[in-house]
Amino acid sequence: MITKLVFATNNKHKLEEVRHIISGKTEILSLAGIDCCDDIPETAGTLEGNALLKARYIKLQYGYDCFADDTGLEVEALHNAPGVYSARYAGEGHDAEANMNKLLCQMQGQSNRKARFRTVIALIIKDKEYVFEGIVNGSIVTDKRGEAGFGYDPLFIPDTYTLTFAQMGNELKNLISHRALAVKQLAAFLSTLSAE
Ligand code: ITT
Repeated sequence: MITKLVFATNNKHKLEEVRHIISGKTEILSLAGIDCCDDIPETAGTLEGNALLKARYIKLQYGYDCFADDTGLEVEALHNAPGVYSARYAGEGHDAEANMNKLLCQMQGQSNRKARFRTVIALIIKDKEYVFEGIVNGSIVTDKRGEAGFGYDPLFIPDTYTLTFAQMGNELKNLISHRALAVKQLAAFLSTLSAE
């Protein structure tokens, strides 16, 4: 049974979302929880590659069983940009506001607003690696809407909804999001290990 797992993230929103879904038997430690302040490299060209890089780094340097996620917003009209570069779309050191402003600018006059959020989770347990993926399809609005969530949430409406992730609030977002879909797979996998 897996009683402790490190989630290799510095993003407190992600940590909250994941702890909310994986509650109960497995304690989720943050990077702060293992005194890791390292700037973990995210230099791969794909979400899968970055998630694996982060998880392998923690396993190698700290020895913990762990998982990491990498998430990207993939916009069809922009050939899937910002994708793996979502965090630094407006350049290194820029924040979510700057990233959203750049995206709105790139999408000006664009009639194809289709986009998807994609999360890839890499898990390492006892030196074996596993990958889980969650995708939510939706569209990009023309102005920022809502205060909840983080990152690009004010710009994204999931299909079959009328509110952006930032308008619907964390409770609903956490039920339907790309990360929730990937984390549910992770949780189901962990429960099969618990049963062993
Ligand atoms: P870690 O690498 O420490 O986990 P991060 O914030 O760098 O945290 P990612 O590289 O996975 O996270 O995220 C890339 C970008 O996508 C970043 O700008 C986030 O704000 C954004 N993002 C990730 N998940 C999101 C979500 O659920 N809703 C909106 N934006 C999100």
